[in-house]
Amino acid sequence: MSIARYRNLNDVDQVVHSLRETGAVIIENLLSDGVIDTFNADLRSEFDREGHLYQNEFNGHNTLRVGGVTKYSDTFASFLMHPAAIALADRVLKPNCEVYQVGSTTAIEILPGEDAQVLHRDDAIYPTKLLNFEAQISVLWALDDFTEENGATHVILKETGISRPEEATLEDTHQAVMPKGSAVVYLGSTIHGGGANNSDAPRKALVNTYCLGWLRQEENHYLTLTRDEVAGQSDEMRRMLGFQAHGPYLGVWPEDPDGLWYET
Ligand SMILES: O=C(O)CCC(=O)C(=O)O
Ligand SMILES: [Fe+2]
Repeated sequence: MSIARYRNLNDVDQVVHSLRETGAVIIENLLSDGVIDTFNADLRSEFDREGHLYQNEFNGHNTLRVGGVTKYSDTFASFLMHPAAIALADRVLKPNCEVYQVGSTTAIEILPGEDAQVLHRDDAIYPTKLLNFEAQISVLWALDDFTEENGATHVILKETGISRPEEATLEDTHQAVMPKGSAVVYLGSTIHGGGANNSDAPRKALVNTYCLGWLRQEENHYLTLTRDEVAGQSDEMRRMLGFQAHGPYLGVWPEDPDGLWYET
């Protein structure tokens, strides 16, 4: 048993099958070093300025984080709108909504000496016991090479039969070892956590969640982004950030081109 690995999404049905059956897949080398290096350079000052403000028991006390990533790098869209992320989110989420949207956007720098994060489900923010389908997926990008030593994300594969985070131990996990520019994609229900960093260099990642369009987003993009920052995005980015209606009624105003009701 290990996390299924792919080099591309040529056989997207197979990748989605693995994702649904095992809870996680790795797709290698999706973005070039050039894109990753530019993104890392754009984020550096923000990690250093506010990264410590996110420190707590869950996020770790030796980890820097940056949320609301859209505003800090023009290359962010290359991650959020990456065709591989969209292809997987389309298949997992679209059966249960008209449109889906980004939930959270978080850059994570695990510093040397950090302990392993508590194992958890990212969809714990929702009352998922009310649903019998997945409410979100997470796409976690390696911004450095991920190794066992530097804290590659730990994942509990569904085949283990472990369904409650409280029952899971690190020994039950597989680590998402992967080169920089690769991504590990996991379901909202998949138990996982950041690893301990026993190396002498930071381990950086970007994790974007995508959730059903009729759910409240984990991050409040209507407040974290200014109107100008939203206006500066492409139409597809604006929509993914949540600036769109869900179907003909939800989040629609009278002259909204997304709405239908004013025509009747
Ligand atoms: O940093 C990682 O590898 C995982 C982080 C994570 O799962 C989280 O903060 O929700
Ligand atoms: Fe997580």
